[in-house]
Amino acid sequence: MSKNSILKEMIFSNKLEYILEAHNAISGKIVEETGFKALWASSLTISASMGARDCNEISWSDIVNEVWKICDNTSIPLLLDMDTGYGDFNNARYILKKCETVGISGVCIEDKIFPKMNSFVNGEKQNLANKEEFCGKLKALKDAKKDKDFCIVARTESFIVGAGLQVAIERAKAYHNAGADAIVVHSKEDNANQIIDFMKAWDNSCPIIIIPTKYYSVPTSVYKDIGISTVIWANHMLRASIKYMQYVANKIYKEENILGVENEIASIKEILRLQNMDELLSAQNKYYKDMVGETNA
Ligand code: SPV
Ligand code: MG
Repeated sequence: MSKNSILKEMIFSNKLEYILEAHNAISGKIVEETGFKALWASSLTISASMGARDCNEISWSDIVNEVWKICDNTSIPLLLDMDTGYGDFNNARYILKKCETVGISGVCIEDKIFPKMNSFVNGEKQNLANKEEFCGKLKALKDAKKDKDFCIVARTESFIVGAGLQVAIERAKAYHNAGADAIVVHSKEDNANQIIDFMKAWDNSCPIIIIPTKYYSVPTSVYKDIGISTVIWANHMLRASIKYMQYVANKIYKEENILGVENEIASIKEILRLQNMDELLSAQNKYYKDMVGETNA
């Protein structure tokens, strides 16, 4: 099965599925090794890892270039957070072609205006894109994709901007009719009430995906009960590494010594394993085998 069809099957399955964030090639590999079936390439965490803010300070090509390394280093599908598509329908479909070329399995495009701002920053001051224009973008993406299994996910920010349930439902329906395979309904509340209300009103015409960053305390059994397709844990690998790097950096700084952290951090051997150094060593045996003379390689 191709990566694209695995992602599509996950999103359309009757089982609640989970996707975890990765922001670079090594975090992608760790997510895959843990057992996750798919990756979320988050605009928040990739931009943060590049020292930038999540408001399109980083160009789409820098993002895709980073994500290409994640795809290349993993064998599970990746869903790319492509923000608003970085412009109009033409910018969005141009980027989609590059996404397919580098092995991305689906894109998630949100109904805000370029340059977008992260959903957790002054959400109520943000504006939704024109609904018809956004539907045109979705149609253009659908027409532009080469692989039928490449997923187009539309994300509505209706709740983020305070537009309410009716708008969220209307937009989700319109986006599905325009060609979206699935819809992300985003919420920044600390409870799942908006999502629960949405699911009560939703006609089940396509799968619904959620990003429960702020309502983290809600048990996932609730999502099963209300018929959510997929949960995206959108930023936890970066948050884990920030906290642990701060802890280790502080400890080394205070102790002026690395002895105290040696057993608390990954070994060099572990880095080499994650880099698949064994493969290179056996390739050297194979390809240098017939060389005459000494080599230090
Ligand atoms: C991301 O991970 O970049 C997202 C989710 O888009 S959020 O940060 O909640 O907007
Ligand atoms: Mg994002």
